[in-house]
Parts: sequence; C-alpha cells; structure tokens
Amino acid sequence: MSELQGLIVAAHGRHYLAHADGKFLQCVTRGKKSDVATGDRVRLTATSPDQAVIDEILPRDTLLYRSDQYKSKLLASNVTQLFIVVATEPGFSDDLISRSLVAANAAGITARLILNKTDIAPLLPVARDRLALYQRLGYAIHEVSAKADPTGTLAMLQPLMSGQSTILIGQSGMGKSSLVNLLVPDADIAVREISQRLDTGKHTTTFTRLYALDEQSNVIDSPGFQEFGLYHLTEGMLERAFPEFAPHLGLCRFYNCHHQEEPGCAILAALASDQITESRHQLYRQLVHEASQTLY
Ligand SMILES: Nc1nc2c(ncn2[C@@H]2O[C@H](COP(=O)(O)OP(=O)(O)OP(=O)(O)O)[C@@H](O)[C@H]2O)c(=O)[nH]1
Ligand SMILES: [Mg+2]
Ligand SMILES: [Zn+2]
Repeated sequence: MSELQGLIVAAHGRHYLAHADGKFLQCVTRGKKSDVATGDRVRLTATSPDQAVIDEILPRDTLLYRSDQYKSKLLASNVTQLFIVVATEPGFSDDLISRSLVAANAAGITARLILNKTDIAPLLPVARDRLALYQRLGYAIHEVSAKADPTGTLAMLQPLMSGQSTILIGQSGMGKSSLVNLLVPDADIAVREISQRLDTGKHTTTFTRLYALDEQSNVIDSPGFQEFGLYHLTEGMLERAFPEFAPHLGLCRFYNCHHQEEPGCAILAALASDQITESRHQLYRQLVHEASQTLY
C-alpha cells in the first residue's frame, strides 16, 4: 500500500480513472461517496499495481456543475475555461448556450463560443447571425472546421488553450470529440481503451475525459447534453451572471427588486428600450423560477 497524489481524468458512475506516478489507476471511493469530479486533484492509496482508493479530494479552484430539482451533477473541477461548441449543423439551442454562459459566470470561469463546421457554407450566415447576440454581450466567438481545416483549427485553438484547463461542452454532434482528437492525436485510442474498461464502446461520448496537452495545459471532452439545469444558483448569482444587466443593477427603485414586474425597475426599463433582449430576460425569469424549486 502506498500513498500517492493523482489527477482524476475520467469519472463514470462511481468508477474513476486517475493519473498518478506516470500511470493510470482505476479508483473507487471509500464507502458510498461519489462526489469526485474529473479534474480533481486527489490523494490515493494504491491497492494493486493498477488500482487505488481515493482518500481525499484536494481543495478545488473551480467547480462546474448542473442540477435539477432533486440533485446536482458534477461536470468538472479546476477548469479555468469553458468552450461552448456549436455548429452550423445540427442546429444549436440558444437556451443551452445562455445556460452554459450563466454556469461559467457563476463558477468564475471564462467562456468562449466555438463555431465548428464552417465548411457547411450554406448554413454559415444563419449561425453567425444567431451568435452575434453573444458577441454583443462580450463573449468571444471563434470559427473553426475540425474536418475541413484541421491546421487552421489548431492554429486558432492552441494559443487560446495554452496554460489553461479547458472543458468542451455542447449538444451532441457539434464536434467536441473531433476537436479533442485534433488537439490530442492519441485521444481516440485512449477513448477506446477507457470505453472497454468503464463502458461499452460507442461513437458518442458517454463520460468526461481529461487529456494533458502539456505540463500546464489540459482539455476535457464531455458528453453532449440536452438540458442544463441551474437549480443550484441563487437569485443574486443569477442577476450578476447576465453581463447586460450589469450597467443597470443597483438602479432599481427597490434595493431587493426581482426585475420581474416591480415599478421603477431599471432592468425592465432596459428591456423596454431594447438594451436587454426579451429572450435573455425570459431566461432570467425562468432560472429564478427554477432556483426557487429546489428540493435538496
Ligand atoms: N462537416 C463537418 N463535420 C464535422 C466537423 N467536425 C466534426 N464533424 C462531424 O460531426 C459528427 C459529430 O462529431 P463528434 O466530434 O462526435 O461530436 P461530439 O460533439 O463529440 O458529439 P457527442 O459526443 O455525441 O456529444 C461526426 O460525424 C464528425 O465527423 C467539421 O468541421 N465539419
Ligand atoms: Mg463526443
Ligand atoms: Zn429591478
């Protein structure tokens, strides 16, 4: 039995894969604990040449998670940057983009939008048009094509990822794994390997997986999602997570204004004068509603 420090590179149910001492170890937690996330730095006790028990999760710099009414689900820890991957096709959801941006903001993580599959030219103008909203809100948008322009894609992404821990999230089929395969040439092999050990081999990604890019940088691939619940956020966190609200916060007549229907609300005034879009305010209302529904 030996004490080790490691990095969790994959999480699947209660099974984890850690990188420690130059090799990969299959890990379990003590008892029924399952609050370990991909990206966690952990203390381990090796129980065999390729197995270990997780003794302790070291303090996290950041933690990204989703939640519904009943429970929360850890996405990744210690990431510094979130890439929201969208594509010309299949179509993407504004609701999911905005929710991802709010989650990043609340976790203190930088967010960027990556528009992939620019090679599908007929659909490009519509995608750009829809993303212009986020550009106006101050988010950077980077256009790539993992398939048609791998060299240009790498030249665009590598400098942005240097020194960062970046998680790629987005709906299924947007090209997250295709981008990771470009960045990490042996990722495909690693995925197949881990699929055999933790899961059945499938094309679509079913677990989050961290890959080292160099000593200071890593990238995390994650499964596509259809829903992004944010029930764990408070009203105060929510209003601060909408950058377009910032110039108006503190200017409402009532200091505890909910920005829903109160007289003298500066956010509603900004909405009326088109400084805030209807869809974003609608999402804000929905998220405040969700935040009031938690049962845990
Ligand atoms: N035309 C085109 N197709 C691409 C591009 N990048 C990826 N694809 C294709 O899009 C499909 C989905 O790619 P994936 O990388 O598996 O998508 P994903 O986001 O990882 O999907 P999930 O794992 O299900 O979340 C694959 O058939 C890719 O070959 C691109 O730049 N252009
Ligand atoms: Mg994938
Ligand atoms: Zn208000």
